[in-house]
Amino acid sequence: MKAETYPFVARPLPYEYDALSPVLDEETLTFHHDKHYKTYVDNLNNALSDYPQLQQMSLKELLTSIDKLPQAVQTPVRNNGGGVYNHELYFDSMKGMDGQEAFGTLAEAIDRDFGSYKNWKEQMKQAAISKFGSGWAWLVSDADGKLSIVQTANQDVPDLTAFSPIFLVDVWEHAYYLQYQNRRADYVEGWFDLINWRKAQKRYEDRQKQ
Ligand code: MN3
Repeated sequence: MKAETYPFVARPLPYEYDALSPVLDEETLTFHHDKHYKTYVDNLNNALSDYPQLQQMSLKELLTSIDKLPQAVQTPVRNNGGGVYNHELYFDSMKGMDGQEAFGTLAEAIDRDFGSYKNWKEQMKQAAISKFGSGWAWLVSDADGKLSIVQTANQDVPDLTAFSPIFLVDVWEHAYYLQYQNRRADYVEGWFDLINWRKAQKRYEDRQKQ
């Protein structure tokens, strides 16, 4: 399938707006998807509107060549292109609570690279809680399948030429403030129950093809 290019179109949520309740209520998810995410899509398209040569590039191509883009679009692409990429992966990495757990080669890799699921969860939680200001905590894989946890600020992405994202958690206040106010740790604890492990396993298997 050909990768999506300009004009980028906001993707619908892959579930209903109330599907992630009670961890994320309908109002929180509606604002996050329909307002915040949609604004990144619109602003990315605006940034690219005067650059026909950039309109042929996929989002990943744009994000892995920011330094080579015309100076005037570097910051808009970094902030808004990253905002689109990160939110699409974030929404697609969650599902309604149904007790699903890590399985398959990804579960094995978590045990291998972090000692146990419990250790991994603790480290992932700390990465999310300790991110100062706005940003993200990610689980990523290198091409050999070695997992690591990374933090990024603002709407930055990890080095997508070296790492394939498995999933990520949004710790911008807009992701949780309506429902949790300043209780970021409670939101993050709940988020673990929303992880779509089936899609995570698929991304892990597909990492070299991404
Ligand atoms: Mn967000």
